[in-house]
Amino acid sequence: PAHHPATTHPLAPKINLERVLSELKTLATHSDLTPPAVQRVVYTSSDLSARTYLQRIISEANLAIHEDVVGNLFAVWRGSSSSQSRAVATGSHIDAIPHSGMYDGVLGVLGGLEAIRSLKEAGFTPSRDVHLIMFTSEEPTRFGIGCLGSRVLSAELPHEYMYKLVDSNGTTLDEARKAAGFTKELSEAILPDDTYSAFVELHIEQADSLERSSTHIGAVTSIAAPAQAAVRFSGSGGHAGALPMAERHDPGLAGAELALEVEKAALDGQSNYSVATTGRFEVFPGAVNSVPRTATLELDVRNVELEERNEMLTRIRDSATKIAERRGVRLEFNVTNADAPADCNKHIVEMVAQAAQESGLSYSRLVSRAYHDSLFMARKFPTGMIFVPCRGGVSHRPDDLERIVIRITFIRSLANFRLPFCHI
Ligand code: HGY
Ligand code: MN
Ligand code: MN
Ligand code: MN
Repeated sequence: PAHHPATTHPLAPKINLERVLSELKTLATHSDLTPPAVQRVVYTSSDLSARTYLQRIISEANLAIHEDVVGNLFAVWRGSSSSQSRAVATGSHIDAIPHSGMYDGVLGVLGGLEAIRSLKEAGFTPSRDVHLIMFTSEEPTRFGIGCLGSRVLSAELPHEYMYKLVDSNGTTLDEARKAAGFTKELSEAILPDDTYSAFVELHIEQADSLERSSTHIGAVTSIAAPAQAAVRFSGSGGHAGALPMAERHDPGLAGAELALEVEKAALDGQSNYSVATTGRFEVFPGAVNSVPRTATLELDVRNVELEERNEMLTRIRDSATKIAERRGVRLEFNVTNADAPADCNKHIVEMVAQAAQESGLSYSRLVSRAYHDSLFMARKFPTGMIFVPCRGGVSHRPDDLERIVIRITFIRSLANFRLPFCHI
């Protein structure tokens, strides 16, 4: 597709920073925890009340709203000649892991809404439909797998998972979605391949390379490949006083050994994009005077290179098997997801760089070490991501009080945004 000539709109959309910041702060109050800590787990009351708030401010912007089978929310800004061309979309998530902050995901939803509002208020009408998407359950907190909403709509989640994925109360994803009022037939879940000509997600970097280099904008080139595994070691347990050390088969110690092996597998990785984390580690019964009977661990293993990520996963599984044999405990090792990385669309990466340049913003191309809904949108649509710095690279912590400057030039660059397949 030919590049459209660079045009600068006679517009000068004025973002209303006060409006966005007050919405960010209001959204943060829809949480199970006292601000600045945020927790908003999919389909829980804080998630549902946050969705109601979001729907209200989206309706006030006169955007049409529809939701899909799992509650992915689509806000539509009608284009002037939408029938001749495919829509463009932006968006992110608003669910939040326990004890996280107020910007992860939310910035991409409210920033996208503000971009649309300020363009509308400046009298701009896009030729194509512009969609703002709020994806359901980007975080793995409740059902153990992240990006559920974007997996479902991009056909990356086989439907049997709706009945297989259960939360800690044994509620399936299908039961939970229906209890939250999302009852559409699963046959309606998947977006047609020609739905979007481009998808762009705005997100905080969640690392500190932009801040360290005092760079305004990150044009994301690829998104790391995340994998997760649920591990359980089981042993006989016993009395902490009466059971002699020589007779013990302690799954807690097996888990502790494995956690160190997880770290070693990443440290021995060739690139510094190899990361591996034991994010959850629980022993049962968890009594001070009882030798653990089980130890359950949840592992998160990533790299931007699929080969290296898979090698780490294999090495960790082999370590778990050897540890279990040596300690005489049973092992269950389940890989819950092992996703491939995604390359962002080259044209869109160039557009982000060009838009930043035209807006007088410094930019750099970089890899996303976190995963995002863009990882799955990229399976179906030309996709890109725009990163903004976050203070100290902090995220998934309540103090992610990064300097949120939704730059006026970012919005203006959106107005001048000439996506390779459309001119919004
Ligand atoms: O874990 C991630 O990369 C994302 O924040 N869910
Ligand atoms: Mn996150
Ligand atoms: Mn996020
Ligand atoms: Mn994400």
